[in-house]
Amino acid sequence: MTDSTVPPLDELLKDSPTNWGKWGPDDEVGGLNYLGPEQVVAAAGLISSGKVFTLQRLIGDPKGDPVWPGRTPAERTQILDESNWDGDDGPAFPGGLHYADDKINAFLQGSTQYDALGHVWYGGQLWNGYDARTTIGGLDKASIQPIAERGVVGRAVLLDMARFRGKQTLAAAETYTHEDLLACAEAQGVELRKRDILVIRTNYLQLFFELGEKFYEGFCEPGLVYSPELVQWFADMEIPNLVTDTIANEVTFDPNNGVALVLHNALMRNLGVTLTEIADLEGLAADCAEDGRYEFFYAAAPLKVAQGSGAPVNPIAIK
Ligand code: UVW
Repeated sequence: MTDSTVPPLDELLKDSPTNWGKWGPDDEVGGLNYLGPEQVVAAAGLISSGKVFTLQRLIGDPKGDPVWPGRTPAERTQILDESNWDGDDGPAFPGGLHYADDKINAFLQGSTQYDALGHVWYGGQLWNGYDARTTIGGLDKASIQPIAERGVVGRAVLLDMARFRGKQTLAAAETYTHEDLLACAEAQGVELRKRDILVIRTNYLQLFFELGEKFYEGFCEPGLVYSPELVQWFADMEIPNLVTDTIANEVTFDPNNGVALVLHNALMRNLGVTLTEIADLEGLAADCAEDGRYEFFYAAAPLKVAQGSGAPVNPIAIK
């Protein structure tokens, strides 16, 4: 889709800050470098009640998977079950062993997922300046593998934008800025600190389960909206990871210029902020609203997929 009235990303973001080279010419994990042993130990100190929340949506939910347009929901296929031994096509092992086997055919970014830093680009270059041609046939640079090898652990803060705005869910194309995040944090009584993992709840995907296919009509999710000030704030705050319960973290089409996924580029490609999408934040958010504690220990390890542009994940929050 090209529209000549829409500015190209390299023009829109020509003065946008980058962290290219900050962690050396071979870096593939970007802002996750901000999460070192000091941050892990400090985050562990937040655990007090021992309550554990898993943040992955169910893969193969009978109600469907809320996927980015053009992706398809995961399909799980049963390969072996007891019916295989009704005839004699079940494998014969000594002692009469029977077992179940299955497989999934799924987009790596078709459910709760981490994006690799090389997942999006413009102007022929990826994160850290890698040549976009290194994506051909699989990511040779900035794939999900180095992120998965490293893991993500730190202090996270939930910013419940839906509750803050007094809504069940944010509306399609509804935007919020870093100033709204700060106001939300203040209303929740939680301090945002440098190197925090930001976890933002919109509850927007509730509509996917209510509307079915109609959800995609005029598709434009709510989310953060680009401004130079917002990008500078992310850079100054050294945010390593942005987690949301929407398909793409940000408003799909920027209302100010019509460009798709500006922040994927300004934050991920340029600053090295790792993006996490389609998280299930409902149980965690209900608990935060109940006990008034919006900070917690967060840990996530996406699957190690060689050359992957992203990978499924089941992040864990512990309070
Ligand atoms: C795209 O950027 C196209 O997808 P996602 O929202 O999964 O990052």
